[in-house]
Amino acid sequence: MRYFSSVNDLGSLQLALHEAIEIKNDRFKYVELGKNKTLLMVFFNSSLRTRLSTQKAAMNLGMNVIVLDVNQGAWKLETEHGVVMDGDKSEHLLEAIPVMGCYCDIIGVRSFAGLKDREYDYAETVFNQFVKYSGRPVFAMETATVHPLQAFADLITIEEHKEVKRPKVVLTWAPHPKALPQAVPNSFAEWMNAADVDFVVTHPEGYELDPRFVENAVVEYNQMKALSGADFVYAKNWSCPGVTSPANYGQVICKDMGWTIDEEHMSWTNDAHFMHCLPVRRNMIVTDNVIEGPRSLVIPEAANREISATVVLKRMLEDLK
Ligand code: AN0
Ligand code: CP
Repeated sequence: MRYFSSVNDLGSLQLALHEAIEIKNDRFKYVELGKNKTLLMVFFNSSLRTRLSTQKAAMNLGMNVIVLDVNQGAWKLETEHGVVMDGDKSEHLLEAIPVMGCYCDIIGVRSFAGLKDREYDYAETVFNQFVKYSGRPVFAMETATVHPLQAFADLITIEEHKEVKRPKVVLTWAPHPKALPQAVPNSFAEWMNAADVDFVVTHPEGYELDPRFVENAVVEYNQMKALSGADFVYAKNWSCPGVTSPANYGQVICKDMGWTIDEEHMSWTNDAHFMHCLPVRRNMIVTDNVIEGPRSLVIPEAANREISATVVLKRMLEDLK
């Protein structure tokens, strides 16, 4: 595997899930594979889970790891093409990327959506420059529009905890004080559409996700109806994707606390498991009781980030020239 940003990059999802279970049972099985290979993780944004789990995954495979926090200690990087660089940016991404490629074998990139220009974000401008100019295999650690390592870990978690063959999985929007990217719900929708689950999305009007991710999933605007009979409730906030209202792209257009997942919401479900990618704002997205309750899977999801990253890095190491 040369690039990883989509469920399609893995080939058979069934095989990838088998590999995840194999690695979870023996996470050092492929410790020789990464000997003398270096992973570079480039962060344009903050992270706790992605940083730790991806480094741990690389260590499971015997790799060396370098972490670059672009905003802490590196030169300020210009990303736009054709600008006169007379401001505070000392270096252009177009030199920085091939330079980064000189020191490593595989690159992971975290670069969130700016949420100002839909076209720029949805063209995956920064991630695609890494693909084009680094000369290395590149994987997404949450880019402008996707977070596939999270969606893969979430699917592993659902596989481990499902109590029926084809569970009902509901992705529900929930309120948040700040504008957040659509990467997590985009990837979650993409992966659930590829998995053997009954998938429903619910959100207030105006929050319609990009059709390329939500595809033919059922969209139910009535949250109570959507949650009815759910086996898994996946809560997440996202800002306006600008699909039905382009002028509002990246904005908070609803703050309705009626969408917060509390025990009453969970009582409409089939004793569902609660899921969230973390970090989560308590009593905005979900109440203390639900996240601390016996059906909460937020910690197992985070633990499975190590497994999804190990599978992805293993696939990339196997295909290094
Ligand atoms: C980010 C987001 O919503 O995309 C990262 C989630 C993994 N969350 C925040 O910025 C709070
Ligand atoms: N879920 C997730 O990606 O968390 P971080 O932002 O802490 O990496």
